[in-house]
Amino acid sequence: MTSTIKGLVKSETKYDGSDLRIAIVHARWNKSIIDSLVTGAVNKLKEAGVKESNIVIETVPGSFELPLACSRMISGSHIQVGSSVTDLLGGLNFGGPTSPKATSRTGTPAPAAALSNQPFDAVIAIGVLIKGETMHFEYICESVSHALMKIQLDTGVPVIFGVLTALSDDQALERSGLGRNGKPGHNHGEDWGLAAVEMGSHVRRWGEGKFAST
Ligand code: RBF
Repeated sequence: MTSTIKGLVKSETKYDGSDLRIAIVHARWNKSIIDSLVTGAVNKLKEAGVKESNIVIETVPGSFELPLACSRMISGSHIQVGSSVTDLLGGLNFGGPTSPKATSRTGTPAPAAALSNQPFDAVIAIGVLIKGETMHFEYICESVSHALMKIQLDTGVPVIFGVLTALSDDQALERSGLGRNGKPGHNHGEDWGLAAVEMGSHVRRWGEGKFAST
């Protein structure tokens, strides 16, 4: 048996995801591996209590498209919140008679389900890059990782780095839990689901000025 000092130590705290809203955006390149990673992430989100209705999944063609998707989805989730707040005003029309809202408002308050609209607490960006014969791998890995980091720092919303940068098919298969050559591997998607709940919980708490006591 081999032992190693590498890897993630499980958190001693069990984070409660029941009040969190999480987005997953995934690329479609190397689809079988992507599917396994997304399933792993979703399973762990649900295990942590995130409601299925609070998990939003979008797809983009390739990993290069992930940063823009994350950025737009984060800002879109704030707009969604803004519009549901207006809906809850139940027909109050601040526009004049020509306002488009004047005809669309019914005066009936929006159903309670609209309350579940809240900005995303975290976004998981999932892609699988496998090194080929050209320089694409290097360029995409570099730009995507920098861009995803920038988005989380600029928006304050955790962006979980769910991008496998594999040098071979085997590496990708092992890291998605599909395994190969007798090695079962580990599904990193599961870690990303847990990281999203942990980071979403931390950021909410930090935003309220609450910090771990020593
Ligand atoms: N996207 C991925 O998500 N994973 C890949 O391994 C991958 N390899 C690519 C290799 C080449 C030669 C090209 C042209 C694109 C590749 N893409 C890959 C797609 C890329 O992320 C993006 O979707 C397209 O370049 C369109 O912007």
